[in-house]
Amino acid sequence: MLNIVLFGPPGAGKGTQSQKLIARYNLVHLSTGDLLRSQITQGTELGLRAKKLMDEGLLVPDEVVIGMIESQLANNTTAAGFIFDGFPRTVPQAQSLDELTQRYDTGVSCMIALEVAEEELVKRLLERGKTSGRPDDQDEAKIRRRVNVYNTETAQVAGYYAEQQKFHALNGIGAIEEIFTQICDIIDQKQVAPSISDGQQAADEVKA
Ligand code: B4P
Repeated sequence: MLNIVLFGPPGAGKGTQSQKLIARYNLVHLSTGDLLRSQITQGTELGLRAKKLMDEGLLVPDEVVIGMIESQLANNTTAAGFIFDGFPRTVPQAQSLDELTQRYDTGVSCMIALEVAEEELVKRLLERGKTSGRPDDQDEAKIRRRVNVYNTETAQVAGYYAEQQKFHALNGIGAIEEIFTQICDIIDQKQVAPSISDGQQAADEVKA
């Protein structure tokens, strides 16, 4: 099973590259940002809580996003693998992802980090903000706060995967297609871990 963590600051290209990767590798795309925005659109209590934090460029509490990922994994037990986009954003989230995937006898195959300088991030997100309708993309001060939150709370997640020899960094500035090719080169070199369905089959065989 192929489980890729796509990592980087806001605007690094995670969402953009995820769309291309799910098509190439037939993976399920799990974007915590998209899942939270869907809760906001549906007007759920979770969405209302998340909206206040997201609009200010702050992180949503760990237990909220971990709960969302837990149910998405449970709903996709036959998947060939997952792209985790924007998750994990804290070390406790990374630890939970290991625990959750272990339940299905699988784990994170690798983390790929897209590195982009702050001025380019601000430029990209302000540009996206002209059409995205996202309040967190329309105000330079909020964008810089998101980058600051990334530097202070999220960047350390890279060390968590580096300790497991799963961390790969790429320059996220350049043509989208060229960056995609470099990501695919890393993925293609990875050894494939057992799938959720393999794990369940093995568990069923033990029970039988
Ligand atoms: P996300 O939805 O994850 O938003 P993001 O990081 O801003 O998007 P992304 O990085 O995917 O955008 P992309 O580069 O593709 O998070 C939003 C908020 O949700 C967070 O601030 C937080 O509040 C909350 N949240 C989400 N997950 C959470 C978690 N796990 N824990 C706690 N809170 C969480 O695109 C940016 C733009 O750049 C696009 O317009 C694209 O066209 C452009 N672009 C991409 N690649 C380019 C390239 N190579 N060259 C030029 N432009 C490029």
